[in-house]
Amino acid sequence: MYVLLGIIAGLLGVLVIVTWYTSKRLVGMPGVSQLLPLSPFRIPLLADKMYIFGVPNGASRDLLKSTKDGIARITTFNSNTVFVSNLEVVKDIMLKKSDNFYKPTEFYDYISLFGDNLLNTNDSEWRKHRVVADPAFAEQNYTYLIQKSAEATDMLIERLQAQHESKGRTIIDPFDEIQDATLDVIGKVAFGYDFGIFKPKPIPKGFQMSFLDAIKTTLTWGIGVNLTTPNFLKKYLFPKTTLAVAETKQYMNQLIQDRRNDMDAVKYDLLSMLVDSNLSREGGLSDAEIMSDVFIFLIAGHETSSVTLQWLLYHLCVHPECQDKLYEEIKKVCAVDGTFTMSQYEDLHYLRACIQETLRLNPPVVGIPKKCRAATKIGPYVVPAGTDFVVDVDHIQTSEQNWKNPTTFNPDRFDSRSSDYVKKHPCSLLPFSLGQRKCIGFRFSEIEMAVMMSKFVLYYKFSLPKDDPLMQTKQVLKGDITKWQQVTCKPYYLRVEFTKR
Ligand code: HEM
Ligand SMILES: *[C@@H]1O[C@H](CO)[C@@H](O)[C@H](O)[C@H]1NC(C)=O
Ligand SMILES: *[C@@H]1O[C@H](CO)[C@@H](O)[C@H](O)[C@H]1NC(C)=O
Ligand SMILES: *[C@@H]1O[C@H](CO)[C@@H](O)[C@H](O)[C@H]1NC(C)=O
Ligand SMILES: CC(=O)N[C@H]1CO[C@H](CO)[C@@H](O)[C@@H]1O
Repeated sequence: MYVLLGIIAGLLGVLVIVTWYTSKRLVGMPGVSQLLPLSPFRIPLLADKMYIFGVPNGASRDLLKSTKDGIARITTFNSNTVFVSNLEVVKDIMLKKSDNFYKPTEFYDYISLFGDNLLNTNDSEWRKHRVVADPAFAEQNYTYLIQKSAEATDMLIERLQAQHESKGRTIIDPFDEIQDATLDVIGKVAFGYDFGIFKPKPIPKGFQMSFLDAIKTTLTWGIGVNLTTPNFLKKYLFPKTTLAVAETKQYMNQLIQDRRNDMDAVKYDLLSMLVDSNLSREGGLSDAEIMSDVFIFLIAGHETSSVTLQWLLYHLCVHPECQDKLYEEIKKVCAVDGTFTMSQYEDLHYLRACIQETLRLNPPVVGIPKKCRAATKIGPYVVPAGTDFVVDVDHIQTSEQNWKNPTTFNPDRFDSRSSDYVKKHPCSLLPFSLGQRKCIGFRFSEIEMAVMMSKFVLYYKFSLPKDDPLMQTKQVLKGDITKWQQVTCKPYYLRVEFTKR
């Protein structure tokens, strides 16, 4: 018994000493320490500040608030993570001294089930992917994107109408519903593929699941299973997930082969760019790399937009006056069915402002990891090579120092015609990151979200259902809803009632 206690005390002693020693590598930098590097949940002292899924609890925000210059460290046993919200320092990391910083790609390896891709590589590997994918977004046929986004929204509205007829009301969990629409759009626009989301398709020969079912199961369960279960056990413990992952791979393979055999089918979409690079150029992508890119674009290209739209719906429920203003603008600018052309898009000042304001208050990606290659001066400190950084997007965008009334939803601050409009520091809004590694799909998603929202607002009024006790608590009605950190940061529980205008 005493021996055991002695061993535990000894271990704790070692933890404390190593942690203390580690913290001294960042000379003079304010911060806190915890003894364990990685914990799934909060454990006082051992994993008090930083733990998986811990972002919305605001440990880094509180820490940064308590320091003057927006730089603070959290030391975890043998490594330091520097949280940054100081705009000049952010500029150094993302833009001015960006050569000294790279993306710690292991951070994204866990969602990269099928190998290296645009999101989880760096340096020359990354460039190879980016050079191939860039033209698909530069030459993006926005007319086509608008058309497909509008079609998806129409089909969703049709589904909601059917629901209305059977239940008399339309109360939705926007997480599921909107995700269907954004997945439909990314499938059709980036890959020329129809998942059959709104009009189910038969399962093709040689498959047991639909592509949609396979990809959804892979996204919800495949990543977790792959993280926790040794390869040889997966098939026994999680047969459905294992099948889903295998069939997702098979479907993606087929998608690539079909396109390879018929390159004239769709000229400018992402899939053509990827496949074409293999057919026509030195240094193109291999089949395995194309497949991994297809998967990562499917993930990165739909959940983020759908989460942003969820947040926007929520804010509009809390602020009916913004809803009315939006309705007036859309009625004035758009066609009677709520669609618009690219030039009308520019005239939708308030709609675009609402989207920016949502991305400010509720960035789906709350922090951007970076690592420094060489000792670098950052603010008043010199940090050694290998130090981890987190650019704290969430705090930067909701900090008193950067924004007036930061927690208020006020789209006017982005509307250049409004008196509340303010000119901003280029680093004070970075939901899509900045610099070389900025999101490749930022324009894609901004336009897609605008189309979907314009149609919703034209047809419906949104409110928080009166008979849902979770939606009628004081803080939810005031705009303060519980956040839930998974791959992205979303509302923990949200129901929205759609009432026809
Ligand atoms: C509201 C919507 C979106 C948000 C908030 C968002 C956010 C981000 C952020 C913060 C990054 C940088 C991650 C990092 O460096 O650690 C990123 C990268 C990326 N995003 Fe998005 N994204 C959105 C929509 C999209 C869409 C629609 C697509 C595809 C069509 C997409 C594809 C990608 C890809 C491929 C990367 C990696 C780019 C690279 O490293 O070169 N994203 N996104
Ligand atoms: C990313 O770049 C760094 C520095 O060049 C390198 O040490 C690291 O291995 C790279 N990671 C990957 C996954 O390529
Ligand atoms: C863009 O898409 C529209 C709608 O499908 C099509 O009519 C047009 O030809 C496309 N333009 C280009 C340049 O691909
Ligand atoms: C095309 O893909 C094949 C199979 O993965 C690969 O061996 C080949 O090197 C690729 N070609 C180019 C130009 O990347
Ligand atoms: C689809 C799949 O199984 N992906 C990966 C899961 O994780 C292991 C490593 O633990 C990889 O080897 C697999 O490729």
